[in-house]
Amino acid sequence: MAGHLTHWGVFEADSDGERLTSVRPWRGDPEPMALIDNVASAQHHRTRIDQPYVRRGWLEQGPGPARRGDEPFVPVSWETAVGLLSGELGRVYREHGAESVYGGSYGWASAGRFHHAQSQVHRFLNCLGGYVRHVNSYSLGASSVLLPHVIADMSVLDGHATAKSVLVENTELMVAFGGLSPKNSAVSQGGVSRHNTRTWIGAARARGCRFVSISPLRDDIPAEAQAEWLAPRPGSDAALMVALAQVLDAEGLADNDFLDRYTVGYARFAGYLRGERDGVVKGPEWAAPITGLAAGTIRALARDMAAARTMVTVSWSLQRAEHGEQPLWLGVVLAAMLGQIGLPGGGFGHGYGSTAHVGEAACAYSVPRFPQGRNGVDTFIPVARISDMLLSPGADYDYDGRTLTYPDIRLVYWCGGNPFHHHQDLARLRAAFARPETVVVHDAFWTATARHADIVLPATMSIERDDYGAGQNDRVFFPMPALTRPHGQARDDFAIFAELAETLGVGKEFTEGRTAQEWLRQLYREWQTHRGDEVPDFEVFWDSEQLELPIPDPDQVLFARFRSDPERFPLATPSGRIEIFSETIEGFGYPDCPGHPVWMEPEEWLGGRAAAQFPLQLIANQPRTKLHSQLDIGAHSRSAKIGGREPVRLHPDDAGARGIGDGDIVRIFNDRGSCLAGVVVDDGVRVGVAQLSTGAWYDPDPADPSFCRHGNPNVLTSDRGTSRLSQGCTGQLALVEIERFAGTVPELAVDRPPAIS
Ligand code: PGD
Repeated sequence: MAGHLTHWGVFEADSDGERLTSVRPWRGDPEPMALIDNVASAQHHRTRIDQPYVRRGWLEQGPGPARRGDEPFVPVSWETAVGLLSGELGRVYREHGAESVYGGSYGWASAGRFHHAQSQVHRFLNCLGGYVRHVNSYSLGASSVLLPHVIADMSVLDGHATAKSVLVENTELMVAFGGLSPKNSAVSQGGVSRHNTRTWIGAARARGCRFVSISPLRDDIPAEAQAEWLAPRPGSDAALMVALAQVLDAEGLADNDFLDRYTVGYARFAGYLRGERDGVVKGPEWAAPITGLAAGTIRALARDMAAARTMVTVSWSLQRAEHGEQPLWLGVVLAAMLGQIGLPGGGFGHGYGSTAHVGEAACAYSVPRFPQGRNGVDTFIPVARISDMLLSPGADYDYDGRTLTYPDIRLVYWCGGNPFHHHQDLARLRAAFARPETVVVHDAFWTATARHADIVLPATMSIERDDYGAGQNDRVFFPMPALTRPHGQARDDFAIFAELAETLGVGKEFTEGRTAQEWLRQLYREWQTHRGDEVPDFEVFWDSEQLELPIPDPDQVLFARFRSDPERFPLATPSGRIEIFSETIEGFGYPDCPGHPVWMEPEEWLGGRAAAQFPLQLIANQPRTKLHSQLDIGAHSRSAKIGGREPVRLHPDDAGARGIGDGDIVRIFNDRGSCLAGVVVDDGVRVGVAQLSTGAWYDPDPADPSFCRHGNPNVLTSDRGTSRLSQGCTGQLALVEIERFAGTVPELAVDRPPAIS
């Protein structure tokens, strides 16, 4: 028996050497997750990649642009695969240089620090001269760029957020824009040991904290919160926040001392609230028709916020939409107007409920990592601009005050991610994936991305290799000895890269002469030496269940030092203070992100013209029964499907108006694409909203790749950036229409391997 860490929790398992025979939650976890059931049921599923494969057309005609995703694959030996791939890498680096290789390779991969797929692929490509990389993430595209201009970067907001223990003791009112989702807060990149969402929210509530959840979905906050539910039109949170700010300003409830001492630019923003330029006062009466909330409700909430110790928190999902910078920036501004930033239980939070680690106090040390080396290429893209890059080499675009140029990519190398899950407008992504000369994918499963590759190499799952790991701000460091042998001929990414590197003449640079086990020991020992306190030797750690990490400040309060002395501990913004108006952003001259936050109509929302044709707002949020697209074929994920399709939730009024009932298979469509889904009628969804989570493996109809038979919402979402400032992912919202599916429901193809010739 041994424990095993995943992004969604720790489990203990018995194994017969080949498969897990029983799986139980780790005894230390007070709120274990059913997601752990996906692992054992997926391990030997027929969609596991059992050996290396090459797309037939690539094998026969060689590298070049091609319509990827339809052709059969040819099984090849490891020797052949390594020979073909090292030859192709050598050719591309020689003929086109490192700037023609996209190795951004975004994705969550698996828990485990050493076999972290992105670290592996980046180190390997760095040994060859480098690669075009990505910056930022699909999670936090707008936040990563905006917030350093305005208040602080994500490492501060994420890693040093006021601790949940402090909220439990001090917060009187928690206003959660985007809710405090129990499913999202169960997950954290790198792993979660002790889930605690229901516990801390229940304890805060029992002490008297009032929760207001502002979201189109009632279950975006746990029942323990006994929350008041406000459901403005999706995408209109910025208008609501502007109106809340206007009430604070007009009624003398803003903390002017705080604004004077700790912020810059309030006067410019106040002029906007007061309508000094356009004659429009942006108060509750102005916001009511935009948001669909009553003016009285907005006014009362603003007054309550000023009267209590209030935490304003904005979920990550809110910024994953067109103009996603605005509600985020307004969250900071509202908290600044309340004057409680830096006080226990008050102020601003970003992502309580979006991931497990926000609100966990920082550990004294992060755990060992595999060094990635130096990238010889400077060129990068904001991560969600992948299709634009592949489709438009040489084109210019704006990003954070700079004009950048897309490189001409010949080879795409993906390891540990699934862009045909995570990217928007999948038909467009498919056209983009037809452009490179070669696409290489390592994955454990025949995901849609693997099916769009030329060379597919089978990776091990984390249960099939030795590793160790801990999540960010998670206080438990776990040894993760292999629980079973690898499936089929699967190999660790490290082993694959080690052999490729050897063939390409950079073996010594990549491995430094160490095996994976030797790296684990070496990295641990280096970490042990640098820590300076008592840490067991590697052998003791490896045989133990877990190692608890020290937490220097369990009751951390975000920006407490800044509050105590802003001259001595200034923020890292240009002014050293919170920027309610940013000269820097204003100076960029972007019409879609001006110098202070505003309400701007998105193109696709229920209040706009496009809603006449597509009258439902799709919420393409994170799934409940899996993490992203991982292990979609696992038992827990499959248990929620309807007729094998991903569930879509609709309000009874919207279902009734369309003659749709519970369990019906429907077609969801707009002018970008369509997909099938199975209906769940639920009055916990706002009227006018259809909620279809991401994660169903993309299963394109061969005749029409914009039609997904399985229910991947990214055939419907738009591939536009949040704004010219941050160019983040906008996958959260899109307009759609829904009809009952009239024809014979087609069989799925993605739940079995592709054609093998
Ligand atoms: P995953 O399904 O986690 O999705 O996108 P991401 O690409 O991270 O993909 C990880 C892949 O890595 C899986 O296929 C898994 O099998 C593989 N893998 C796991 N371990 C290993 C390993 O050790 N080696 C190798 N080679 N492979 C491995 C997630 C992304 O989706 C994110 S973070 C967000 S926040 C976005 N959210 C949305 C959204 O809200 N709405 C929409 N419409 N779209 C989104 N997309 C984004």
